[in-house]
Amino acid sequence: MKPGTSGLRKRVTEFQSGNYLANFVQSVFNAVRPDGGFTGLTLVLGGDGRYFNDAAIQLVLKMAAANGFARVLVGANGILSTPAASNVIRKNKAFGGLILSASHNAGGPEGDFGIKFNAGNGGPAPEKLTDAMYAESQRINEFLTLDLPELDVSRPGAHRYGGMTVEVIDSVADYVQLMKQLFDFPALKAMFAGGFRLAFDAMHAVTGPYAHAIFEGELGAAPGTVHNGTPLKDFGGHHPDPNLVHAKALYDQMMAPGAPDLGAASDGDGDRNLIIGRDLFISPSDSLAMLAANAHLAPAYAGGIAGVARSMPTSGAVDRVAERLGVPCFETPTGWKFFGNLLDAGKITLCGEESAGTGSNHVREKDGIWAVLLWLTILCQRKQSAMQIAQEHWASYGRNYYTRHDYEEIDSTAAKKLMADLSAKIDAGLQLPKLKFADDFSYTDPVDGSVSKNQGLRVVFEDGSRIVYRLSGTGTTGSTLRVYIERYEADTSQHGLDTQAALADLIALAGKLAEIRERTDRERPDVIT
Ligand code: VG1
Ligand code: CO
Repeated sequence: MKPGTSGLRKRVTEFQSGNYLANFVQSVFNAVRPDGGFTGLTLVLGGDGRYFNDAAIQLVLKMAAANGFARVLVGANGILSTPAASNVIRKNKAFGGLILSASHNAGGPEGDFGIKFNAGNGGPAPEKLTDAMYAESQRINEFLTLDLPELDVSRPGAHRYGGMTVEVIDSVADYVQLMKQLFDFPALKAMFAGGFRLAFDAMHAVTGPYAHAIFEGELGAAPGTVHNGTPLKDFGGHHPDPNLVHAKALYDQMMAPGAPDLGAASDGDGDRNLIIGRDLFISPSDSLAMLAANAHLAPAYAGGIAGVARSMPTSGAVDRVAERLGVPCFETPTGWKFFGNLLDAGKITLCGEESAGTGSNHVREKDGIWAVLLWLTILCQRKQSAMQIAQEHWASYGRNYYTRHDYEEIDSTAAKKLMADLSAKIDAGLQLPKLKFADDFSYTDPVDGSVSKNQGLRVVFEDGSRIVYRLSGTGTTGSTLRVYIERYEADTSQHGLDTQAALADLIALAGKLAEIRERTDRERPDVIT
């Protein structure tokens, strides 16, 4: 029961077997319990509504009561998007929260389930705590629960439940209120009234109700703006992963004649965002840079930003923006848990990852709908298309061509050997023309000094071009190899190239260095972003 990049993720069938879920929940409680126990403390509880969410909510409620919590705030029907849960924790000064989700992984009886603990700052538990949970799970010999009837969590209101209070809260209301504080809703409403068109794909996942309420409700976007807006337990049989493979219908719509002004999508639990302009996919790394450069156009960031952070594999595009703004840029390991300290300490205002995650200090999670609202704000204030904004950005800062190649569900032993052998090769000293350095990324948290090792193999060239390799920590079957490739291009006349073509030499080198084809038996990646 070792939490990965974002909580514990396993097959639904594994969570359903025996006391698996109860054992993990108790291990979490044991790891986070304060000296005085949970007396007087509040826990927030909600999930993305996938298959097994309902049963897990009932189990956690009984265990929270047995473990002595004073109060649980649970989203109606057990639903809270990940950013909404983060907000509820912060707003109510809760002790922490349990978020039930396997995010972008497929759902349904044969799909995946997941669970993670967020601390009182609203952010994912740091490594120190996830390590403690794992340790507890290895020595657990009992869990506490109460023999209580199922609680009806379908309607907002307070209930007594085994000595504890359970408050069922509206899943959407607090989040809408927060967004209204950050953005100029009347200005966005006027833009939609003027004919602006958005296509938002909720992928039958948790953002449906949030997107309906905000885009079509508050902002008056045309009915039908939100696609796939009804959450389904199995996401309609699809992966709720907003990338160019799983959100292909949206991509095709944005590339076709008569496309809307902006296309966007979010994932299973609502923390990711995909941004597609008319005729242009904006890579998440570029999106982060463009949001940072334009954030001051939104009321919440009008006073400027304190700093930015990106995960190591994310492109260096945002670094250039930070440099121009004269603010620091931090490079963290993959996973939102590493941004928490920087946000809490006020060192950064915005942060993001290449995997379609962007967020700010308004919560301690990445936030899909927030990112769409910030993009809408920029389009509204600059009165330009996404394409024009991107082209002007590249002309001003240069363009970081960037791609990620995923080899999914490959044999775990082969994947680990590929990484180990490449690491040994790097240690022995790579002989490559214009190589600047190669290493295994290690991070020292500038706030608490904690060190996280083995966070990805980097091969970096003198001109800043990079190849990064790491194994995914969110998959549940086999191993997924992620290869991240980047090249900086200053010359404006070279900014209109096809990304894969622009990176072809580095892509070939990446394959050769790690012997990907030979070791994985794959002719090509399963997903190219
Ligand atoms: C992936 C992404 C990472 C992200 C994580 C959780 O992790 O690469 O950037 O933070 O998913 O996102 P990995 O270890 O598979 O590369 V989510 O939206 O699935 O909670
Ligand atoms: Co997610």
